[in-house]
Amino acid sequence: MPEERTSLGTVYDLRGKRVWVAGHGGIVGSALVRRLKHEKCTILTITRQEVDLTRQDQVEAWMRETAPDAVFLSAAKVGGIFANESYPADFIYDNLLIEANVIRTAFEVGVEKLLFLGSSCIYPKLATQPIVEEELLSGPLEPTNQWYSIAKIAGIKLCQAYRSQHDCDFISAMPTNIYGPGDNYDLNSGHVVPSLLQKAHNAKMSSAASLEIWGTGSPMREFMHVDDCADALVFLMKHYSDKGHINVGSGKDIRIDDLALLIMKIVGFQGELVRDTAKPDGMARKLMSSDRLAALGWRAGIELEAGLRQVYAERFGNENPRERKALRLD
Ligand code: GFB
Repeated sequence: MPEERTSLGTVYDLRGKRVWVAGHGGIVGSALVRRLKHEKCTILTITRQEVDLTRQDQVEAWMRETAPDAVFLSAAKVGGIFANESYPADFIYDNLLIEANVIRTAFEVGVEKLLFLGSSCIYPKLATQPIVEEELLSGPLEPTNQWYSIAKIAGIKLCQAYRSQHDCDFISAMPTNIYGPGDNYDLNSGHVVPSLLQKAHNAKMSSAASLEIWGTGSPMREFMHVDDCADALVFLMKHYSDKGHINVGSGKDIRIDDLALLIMKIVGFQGELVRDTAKPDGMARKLMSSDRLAALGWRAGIELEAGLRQVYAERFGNENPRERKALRLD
C-alpha cells in the first residue's frame, strides 16, 4: 500500500467510488490502474475496440451505462518528436475530440471529479526555466509539437470553463516526459527513452560500432518514472481542487547525449555515440517547476538511473541474479 505523502486534508475520498481510467492501455493509464488497486475503489476500463473516444455517441453510451464517480482522462494520441511532426492532423484532431467528448459527457452524467492529463509541451518554446504554471500562453509554441500542445491547452481550458460555468470539480495535471513499463518501443513513433534503450540493446546484440541519436544531443529533458507519475495523479485527485493546472515533474533534467551515455552504460554497450543532426532537436529545454506540487506535500521518489535500470531489466531481461534481486524483479 503506497504511503500517503501528505498531512493535507482529503478533498476527494476515492473509497467506494467508481473510477474510470480512460486510456488504461497506455503507459500512464496502465500505471494508474496498478496504483489504484491500492485504493478501495472500483476501477472501470474499456478498450478502444469497444468504445472509440473520438465518437461522442459511444462515449455518452458508455458513461451513462457505467456512471463513473471519478475519471482520470489519460487517453490521448501521443508520440515522440518525429510522430508529432509527421501526423499533425491526427495529433490535434484526435486529442480535441477525446477531450471534448469525455469532459462534456462527464458534466452531463454528473461525474464528481475529473483529472485531465496534459503535457509539459503546452509551454512556450522560450519559457523561463524551470517553467512555472503561469508561463502558459506567454509566448509562441515549439513548432514540432504545436498541434498536440494546442489540443492539450484546449483540454485545460475545457476543464476551467466547466468549473466556471457549471461548478464542476475538473482539474488538470501536466506531467513531464514519462518513461516506464508499457512504453512504445517503436523507433519511429516512440519517445527518446524507449528508443534509446531499444537502439542500445540492438547495438549490443549485433556488436555494432556505434549508436545513433537524433539531433545535436544538446537539448535537455526532464524525465519521470510512470509509477511516480501515477502516484502523483492519484494524490492530486484526492487533494487538489483548483482551476489552475499543476505541473508534475521530477525537478531534474539531463542532456540528451548524457542520457544516451547513461543508457549505453546500463545496457553495457561500449560503442561510439553518433548524432543525426538532420533530425529535429525540438525544445532546447523544458524543465518544469513542480514547486506547487511539492508545497502540497508530494515529491518524486524514483531516481532516473534506478528507474532506467529497472525498465531495461524488465523489458530486455537481466541475467545478473544480484542485480535482479536489487531491482526486486523476482
Ligand atoms: O522524447 P522525444 O521524442 O520528445 O525527444 P520531445 C526528446 C529529445 O530526444 C529530442 C532526442 O531532442 C530528440 O531529438 N532524441 C535523440 C530522440 N535520439 C532520439 C531517438 O532515437 N528517438 C526520439 N524520439 N528522440 C515530445 C512531444 O517532445 O514530448 C510530445 O513531441 C510530448 O508531444 C512529449 O509532449 C512529452 O520531448 O522532444
